[in-house]
Amino acid sequence: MTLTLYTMPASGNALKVRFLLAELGLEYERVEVPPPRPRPDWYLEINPAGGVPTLVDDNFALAESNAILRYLALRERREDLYPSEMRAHAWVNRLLDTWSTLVRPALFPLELACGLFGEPTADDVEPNVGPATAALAAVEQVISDNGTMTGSFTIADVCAAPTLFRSGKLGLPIDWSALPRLAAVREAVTTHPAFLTAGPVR
Ligand SMILES: N[C@@H](CCC(=O)N[C@@H](CS)C(=O)NCC(=O)O)C(=O)O
Repeated sequence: MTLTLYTMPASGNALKVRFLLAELGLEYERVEVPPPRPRPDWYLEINPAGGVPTLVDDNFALAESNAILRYLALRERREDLYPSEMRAHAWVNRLLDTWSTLVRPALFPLELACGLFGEPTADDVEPNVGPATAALAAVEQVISDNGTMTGSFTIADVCAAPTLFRSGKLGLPIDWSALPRLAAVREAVTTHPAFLTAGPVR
């Protein structure tokens, strides 16, 4: 079965899928999607929303990075990465949702202010530190203290990795000493061999 990943170097959502593909040891064809919008027609035929990434497994095209993480872990029957026990399963899903709907949106303005797409804009940094820190602090309270999100390495760690990597790359002014559990996850995922294989850029 042939796997194709439509990806972009600077996309955190694509990076998390490349991280999992590397962790699973899966070969795949990599197709670069041009960053400018509107996306080319050939890509909109695969993913009408135009977002990156999309995974194609034979003739099954799947968009949405967290859906792709779940799909690949199930496809490879990796119970360790995505447990089937009801509450463990729900807890991984909860962390995926919280990361993508709370943490990423809260950090994005701070990432922009710190130069994600160009020159940093110093005046925009300070007002965005509080909301970013509050979102991270909410996660800090519900994750494990052993360097993983749930107590063992799962797709919740894979999901968080690009954002945590970017926080270091951009030098976000986050007080990690107040977030020791997330700091430990950040250290673990950003030094994980499969993450480095995935080619983090920013
Ligand atoms: N919810 C989607 C978001 C997809 C998305 O917006 N991807 C970004 C890259 S991280 C993108 O395509 N940004 C460029 C754009 O929207 O033009 C997912 O998790 O895959």
